[in-house]
Amino acid sequence: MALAGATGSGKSSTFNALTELELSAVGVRRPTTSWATACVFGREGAEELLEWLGIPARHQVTRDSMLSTGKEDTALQGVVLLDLPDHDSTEVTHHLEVDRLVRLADMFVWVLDPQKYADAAIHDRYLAPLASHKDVMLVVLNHLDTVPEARREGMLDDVRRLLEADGLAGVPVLGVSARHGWGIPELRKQIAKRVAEKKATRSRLAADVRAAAERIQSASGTAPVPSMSRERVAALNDAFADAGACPPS
Ligand SMILES: Nc1nc2c(ncn2[C@@H]2O[C@H](COP(=O)(O)OP(=O)(O)OP(=O)(O)O)[C@@H](O)[C@H]2O)c(=O)[nH]1
Ligand SMILES: [Mg+2]
Repeated sequence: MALAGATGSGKSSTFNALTELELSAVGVRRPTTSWATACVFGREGAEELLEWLGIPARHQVTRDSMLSTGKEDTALQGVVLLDLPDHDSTEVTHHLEVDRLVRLADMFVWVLDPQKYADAAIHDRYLAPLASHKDVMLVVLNHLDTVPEARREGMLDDVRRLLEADGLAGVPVLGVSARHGWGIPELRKQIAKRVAEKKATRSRLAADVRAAAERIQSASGTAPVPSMSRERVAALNDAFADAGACPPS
């Protein structure tokens, strides 16, 4: 799950609030985050996945190995949370990194702030093109503590209106203040709900694949499988990766 947004919107602060660890540098100078940082919820790492995502070991942490027992987050077990660089600074490498990881992430939390939430950069470049992913997307309006109380609901409605225009009607918009922890429990709940749905979908797909495999087995019998050369296996893997738009291994 990737935390994405403009520089200074509070991605790293939200990442730290969700992980309850001060992992990511929160800075006054912009932009602060240059490389994605990953936190794996649970005890088991996600080495293969993170290697595939191209996130070096020094930018990874396995959350429960950092905590004393009793603080494990069972609802988020298995989640790999990514704190991304900004998409809007003058550092070209930052938005190249964001574009690369946004293509690979399964779920997104877009972190907006009161000053820049209507910026065309995020709506035209990321939100509208991802309209088909709206079931795996959450939007937070951070820095809510800096907005006068009477204006908060109106601003959240304005964000919803813009998302609707992006084709993202129905995507939850949560008001948060990462600095004060406001709205973080609700954000965690929404993430957990999507994680559970994804696990259910995966079990369903696995069951479908198993059923299909059984049908293939009953149609093709149990004769030994002819072995293939390593070259042909590698060529087949590459062709599947190509078809699935995965980067080459
Ligand atoms: N008042 C207030 N300040 C916040 C909040 N969240 C973050 N900040 C501050 O805003 C600044 C930017 O926060 P970061 O978390 O570094 O933002 P970022 O999105 O990771 O920024 P980049 O890494 O540059 O893309 C820091 O000075 C934070 O302390 C919030 O909810 N309220
Ligand atoms: Mg940051």
